[in-house]
Amino acid sequence: FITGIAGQDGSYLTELLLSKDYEVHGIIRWDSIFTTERIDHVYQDPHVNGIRLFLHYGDLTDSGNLEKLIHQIKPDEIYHLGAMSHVRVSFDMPEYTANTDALGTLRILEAIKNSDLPIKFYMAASSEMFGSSPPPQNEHTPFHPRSPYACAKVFSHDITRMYREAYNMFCVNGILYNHESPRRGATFVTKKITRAVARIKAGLDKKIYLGNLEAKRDWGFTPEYVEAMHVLLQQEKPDDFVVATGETHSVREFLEEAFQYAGLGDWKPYVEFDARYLRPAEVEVLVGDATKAKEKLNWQPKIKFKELVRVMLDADFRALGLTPPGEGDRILKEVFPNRWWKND
Ligand code: NAP
Ligand code: F7E
Repeated sequence: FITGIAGQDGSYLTELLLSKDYEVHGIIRWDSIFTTERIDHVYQDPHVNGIRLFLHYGDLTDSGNLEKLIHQIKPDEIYHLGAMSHVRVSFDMPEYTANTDALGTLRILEAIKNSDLPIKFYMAASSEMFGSSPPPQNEHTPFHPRSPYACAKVFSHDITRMYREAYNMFCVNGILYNHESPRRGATFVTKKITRAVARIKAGLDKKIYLGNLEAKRDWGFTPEYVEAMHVLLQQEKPDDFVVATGETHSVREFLEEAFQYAGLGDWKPYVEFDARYLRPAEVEVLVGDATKAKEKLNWQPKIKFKELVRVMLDADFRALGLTPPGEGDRILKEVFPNRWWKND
């Protein structure tokens, strides 16, 4: 059972679980337009017998709905990925963010506890919880959250651990650093840049407007991160893990790399500053120390910064009907000969 199934991570996780013969259920929110673009390629018509993917309307702010779904589905595993996941937006909507991202987790934990079923629970915690704690950060680094989003995730992290200790439930936190892909939401900085670069190349746009270029992030590749989520729930004992590449790069470096790869040269003529993309409090630098995941889960990322930029740009070129430079596609073929997800 996946909350946030139509999000970036939810879509890849669905493909991974279907490739492992799971029956997958997921919550989608009702909207007046379709918002399931990321999972359309795995959609299965509910009128057909023998399907393995089921979508249910629901919302993390609706306890009764969550209780009912968990009671009906009786899942073996819950991957709780649903959230208002945009840090900048969380400053505009702090109460909604806390309701969804903090209380939403509590609602699910209560529903699991009341069900008396042996459900394993994965909580999508975040490197944002570390905030201004000096890098590199690991499972023992104190949290110093710098946004309503990060504060809500700290609550969710702690309440997940608390339910594990108090009620002996199988609950884990995956403390994931930024992970990106061609399916990343278009308002996050990596996708905003690669999409804009492709549009500039195609002659559709002339400029991109950005905020703080000096912030540094530990950017990984989403398919590898959802594999970590799955492995985390297959442990004998529930435990929390940092999942990261151990490399950090600034937004400025991402720009340099993307414009160079696209053959546009220097990024400076194309980029303008816009203060609306600044945050009231910024997280300056995040770098994860994923030694524990390497040692205990045998998890290690293969795609790092440069490869990631190439993979994302190739996809954005293709989306506009441009011939991609092709290095990203080549890397994916070489590194993942048995790829379980659709190449966008
Ligand atoms: P995403 O693309 O923004 O997806 C979030 C999903 O949550 C969407 O499907 C969204 O539904 C759903 N959602 C939002 N509010 C909801 C509500 N009130 N009720 C039910 N569903 C709701 O985020 P992501 O990148 O896949 O991230 C997945 C999770 O990992 C999130 O919890 C995020 O905070 C966390 N995380 C992400 C990263 C990262 O770098 N990506 C790193 C650490 C942690 P709609 O499709 O209807 O909008
Ligand atoms: O910002 C800077 C911005 O919005 C990255 C979420 O998945 O990862 C994500 O949160 C950096 C920040 O991601 C723009 O100030 C500059 O320093 O891509 P982002 P995020 O805030 O790191 C964590 C791990 C999560 O858990 C979250 O759910 O880029 N930046 N100019 C900009 N950011 C945006 N969005 N837009 C700009 O124009």
